Amino acid sequence: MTLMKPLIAVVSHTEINRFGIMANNISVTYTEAVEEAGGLAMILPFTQHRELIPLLVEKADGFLFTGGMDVDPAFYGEKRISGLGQVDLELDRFQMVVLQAIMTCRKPVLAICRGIQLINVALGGSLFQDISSQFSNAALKHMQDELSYGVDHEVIIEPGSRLFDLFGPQIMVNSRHHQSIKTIGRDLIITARAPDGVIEAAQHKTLPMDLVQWHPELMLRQNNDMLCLFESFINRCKIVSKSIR
Ligand SMILES: [Mn+2]
Repeated sequence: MTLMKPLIAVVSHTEINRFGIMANNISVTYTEAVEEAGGLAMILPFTQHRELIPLLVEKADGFLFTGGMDVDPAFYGEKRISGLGQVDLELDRFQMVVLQAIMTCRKPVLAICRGIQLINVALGGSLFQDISSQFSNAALKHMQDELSYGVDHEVIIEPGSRLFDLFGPQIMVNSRHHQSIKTIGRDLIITARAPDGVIEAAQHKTLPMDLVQWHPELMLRQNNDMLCLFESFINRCKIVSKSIR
């Protein structure tokens, strides 16, 4: 019997490449993290053909939503403030359609950085468009200047959460985000906060969906502290794919 590796689709981002053509764009740090944790990584490409998205989603066992640009505040009914970063309405719409298809078939999701923000907004929540200009109590520097492989601040984890099972009451994480959850989306539970109150992680009440604000895939470049987060996700994908097939 061959060992089945779960197929993990990394939901693509888009950028305009040097030829002026829209390109799919995913950092190899994400696909490498999936591979290191025992999964088989692929990229779920951007498509305007919305009817194809459920067919693509059917092929994969689990889904990774990665870091990237800001979510358009129009989705949570706010006007853009000056601290808002780059947004792309079409990309937001595409990723939300993908999320809807995933939720319909209840397949596992791990969401990182923009991923937690995108899913929170898709489920009716809102964001601080810019922590430093809208969240005056946020004492920590959440937007580190450098891509941090190491750690920047502590997070306090909620007892009873899946994160607590993995890490216990607190862990050190890296921090490269200027936005965070303001109001929590439907059926999401906050699972971790920074000591200054900034929401750093969430999980879905009933679906196998874990969301973190930090970058575990970058921390993997320094040590294996975050490997268990990817491994637990991959293991959940194995269980789900077995029960479906
Ligand atoms: Mn942070």
